[in-house]
Amino acid sequence: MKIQHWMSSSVSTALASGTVLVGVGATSASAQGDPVGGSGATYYLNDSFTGSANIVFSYGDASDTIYFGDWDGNSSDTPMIQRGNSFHVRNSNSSGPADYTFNYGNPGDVVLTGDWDGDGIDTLTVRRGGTFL
Ligand SMILES: [Ca+2]
Ligand SMILES: [Ca+2]
Repeated sequence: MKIQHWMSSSVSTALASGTVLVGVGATSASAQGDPVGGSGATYYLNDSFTGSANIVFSYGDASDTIYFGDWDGNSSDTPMIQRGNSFHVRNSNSSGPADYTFNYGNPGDVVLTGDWDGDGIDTLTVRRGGTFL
């Protein structure tokens, strides 16, 4: 799985050119940027380079689009699910309900996550045509 780190000062340039930054100036927030691929709603996290997961949890439904990012600025990436333009944020890597839910953009918008202002908290942008909101 490719991990993308965004540097806030380069975001506008990257977005304007369509370039994806990889490993450049990573801050404490390290959103993947794009949705996580695959299927299912169970996640197997591994905090070391071994053959087994040390954290296993379920979140959302198998049909949800999922993102991982640091939504609360504590330097730990956790899941957020998207259903249409509704986003369900969980601030821990454990099974359970969303910590909070909000709506953003329109269904069908392209969603990216990142730390746009360098405060350590990942948030959203949506691309609608050639405009980022
Ligand atoms: Ca976090
Ligand atoms: Ca931020």
